[in-house]
Amino acid sequence: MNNSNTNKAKKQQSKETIKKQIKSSISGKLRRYFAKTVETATDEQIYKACAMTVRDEIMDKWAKSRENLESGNQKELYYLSFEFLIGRSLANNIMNILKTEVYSEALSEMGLDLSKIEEVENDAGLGNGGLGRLAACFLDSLSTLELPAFGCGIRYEYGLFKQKIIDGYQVEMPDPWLESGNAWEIERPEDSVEIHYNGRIEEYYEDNRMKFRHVDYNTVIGEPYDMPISGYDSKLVNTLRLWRARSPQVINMAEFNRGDYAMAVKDKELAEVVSQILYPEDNHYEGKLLRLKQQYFFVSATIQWILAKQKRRGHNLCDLPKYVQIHINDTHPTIAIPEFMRIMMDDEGFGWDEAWDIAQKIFAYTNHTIMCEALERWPVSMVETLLPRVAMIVKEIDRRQRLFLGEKFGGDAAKIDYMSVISNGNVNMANLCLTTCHSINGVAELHTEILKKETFRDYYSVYPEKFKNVTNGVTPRRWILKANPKLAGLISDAIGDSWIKNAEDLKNLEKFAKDEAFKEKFAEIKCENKKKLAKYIQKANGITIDPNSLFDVQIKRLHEYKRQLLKVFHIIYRYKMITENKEQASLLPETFIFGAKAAPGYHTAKLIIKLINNVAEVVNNDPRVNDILKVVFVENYSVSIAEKIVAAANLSEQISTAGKEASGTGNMKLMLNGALTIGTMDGANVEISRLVGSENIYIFGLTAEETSNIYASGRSGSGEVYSQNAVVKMVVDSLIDGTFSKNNQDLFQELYRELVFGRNGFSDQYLLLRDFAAYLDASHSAAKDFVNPGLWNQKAIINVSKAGYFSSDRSIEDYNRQIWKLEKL
Ligand code: 26W
Repeated sequence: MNNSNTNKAKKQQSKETIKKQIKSSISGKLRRYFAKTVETATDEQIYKACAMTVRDEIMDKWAKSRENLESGNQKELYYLSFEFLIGRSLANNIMNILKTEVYSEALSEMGLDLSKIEEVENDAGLGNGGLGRLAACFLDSLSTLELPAFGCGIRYEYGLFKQKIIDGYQVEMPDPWLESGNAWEIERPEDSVEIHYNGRIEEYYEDNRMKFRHVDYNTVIGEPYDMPISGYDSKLVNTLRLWRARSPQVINMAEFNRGDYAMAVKDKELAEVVSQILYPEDNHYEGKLLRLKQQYFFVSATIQWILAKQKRRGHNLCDLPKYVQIHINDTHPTIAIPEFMRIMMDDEGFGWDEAWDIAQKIFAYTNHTIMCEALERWPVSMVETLLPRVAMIVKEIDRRQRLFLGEKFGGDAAKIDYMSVISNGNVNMANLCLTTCHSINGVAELHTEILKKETFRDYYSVYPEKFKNVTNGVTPRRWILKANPKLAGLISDAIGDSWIKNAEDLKNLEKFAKDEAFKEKFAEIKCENKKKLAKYIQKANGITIDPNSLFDVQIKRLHEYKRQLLKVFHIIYRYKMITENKEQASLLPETFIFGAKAAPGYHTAKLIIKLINNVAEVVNNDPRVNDILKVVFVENYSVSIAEKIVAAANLSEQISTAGKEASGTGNMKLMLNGALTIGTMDGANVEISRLVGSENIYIFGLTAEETSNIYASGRSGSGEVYSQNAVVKMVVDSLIDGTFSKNNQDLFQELYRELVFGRNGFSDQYLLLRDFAAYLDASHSAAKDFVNPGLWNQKAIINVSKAGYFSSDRSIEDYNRQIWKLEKL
């Protein structure tokens, strides 16, 4: 045998050994934990045995990572987030330890199928949408880049609700994702801490200074659960620490003995509700007391833990900025700032100025939205009652900031009020961040510019050096390698596999955009993915779709500003054109795919879901368009369903009203998978468009500057469009003429009225009618290109080749260079 053959043989042999180990571990777990064999075990038991086997493999690296951090003096990042939308972990972890192939083979030798076992795992749906999924992608990149970091959040008993569609309406069901256990978490009762609410503050004098004592408080115990965060081909396993609320008393024995069993467990339940549910509102703030309790709960637990750890390591808390960065993911964890001040002063004996100086060096803040209804403002009275000592500190921060602003802006009381931490009886959480944090960033170039010029203009004038941009990104591991393994394989065959960790290398694909053989394979893979999705849709929705049709995809939270309704108008237009036998009607087969959850209390969003389903019902059952148009609303849009859809998409709908979408990250996932974007100049679309060039994207509509001028003018101009443009009128009128609401003509009245009459003199708040004609043109261009596969595939490949910039690895490197300054482990 020659050398290379010997190597091959050796590799094969070691592969066989690994497979043998995997098989014996899985059957061993089945036997020891369930007294079962592969033949008799349930799917659930098989999943668990696999998960435990993979976990064993990660455990060792995890333990080493922890030991290294414990003994070293490295700076660590604490990423505080109310949401982590992790999705499933099994296949992701197998991929990260580079064992997808051996696991698949080992399992298949046992008569099992990894892709089926994967489906047993519940999604960890601990987030609403963009912000939560971004946090999950960032954890993946931090581990892959070997940067020491902890994600810190809440271990919600129930994740985001499960969505059922019943008679076209969204119905919410609970998501008891932990019901059958969580193979990826480890309980750490030894790190439990107390969180104190309510009560009152006593002042006393000691050592020549005023001191404060919190008395008569209610206690909730914070108990941490750790999840390992593996990186791709990485030595470092980071930790996601999620806190669970526990009651300090098991049950009230006095009441129990009196026979009042309900009362005996009441207090316990009250304490434990704190970590029970995730609030399902996205981009919409409501001042609910339980939400503030949750925010303080995980933030207080986290700060106590960080400080205790630093002391255990023998670090002087004065040196904290050398060892710790705390990142505030949107304003939800902002209460960490006064909580940090409280502990430093009341428990650690620091003076205000020293503590404040440290706080300013360790906290950084990211803003994720400029929707004003999303801005958090807590009533001072609520903070005073729930967190009396924290309230005192917030007031002191406000007092000092007002003095400072007074010196800057003299008598401009309105401006000072606008910028203050407390005004009109509310604590303005964004202003608390802007005042304290050393870094403030937006999540796409346009978004950061809007923050500087509009939303936070005054703060920008005072602290220009604090403002930075870090454009969002997504992990190419989950979003190509895992979601689209065939495409990943094709790419690696063409340019090698360095892109998996250095996504910029995708640029080497550009030269294949005109390579006929490559294009053909690229098209074949897209087609296979579309067939796979078609199969899923057949099974889940009972709708037959044509894999050769244009898969036009809009997947994201349902929100008026994201304009799913504009997409519906395009569909209605196509339907009308074909059924009314208009000569110009395009007969290109198209499948419109939606995935979206609406906040349970968001009436209009839920009505739009009903409309999508009614339009689907009419269109899908009309024999005149049956071979041409199909509309699908995929139930329960989630991370694992997104993984199925992105690989199959041709066209990516990113059509928000310009200026409203901070960044978007779905746009990036779809681009990475070779979908072309149709979109407005909003969020990261602006950067996508610059990178791919105008010929490889379908941009349309008003710019952010134009929409901003329209809002400033107080008139949308939509009324004129409605009365002057016959096509617009036809489409909008179909909302109330019974076409899509046969049994109840008034059903969509409200949608119609908002567009045509509006509220307070402003109609069509999100400017659908102003953008409609341009949107039709852009859709038409896309459809025209799609019928030319050579051209379409070329554009799609160029999109993939430019998508490397949108890797979350690049985002994390940007954060690290500009803000955190961590060192690789
Ligand atoms: C207080 C209620 C509430 C809940 C969630 C307010 C705001 C939020 C989130 C910040 C909303 C959100 O997820 N924003 C999205 O963040 C993504 C990641 O940066 C961006 O890509 C999206 O454009 C932005 O809408």
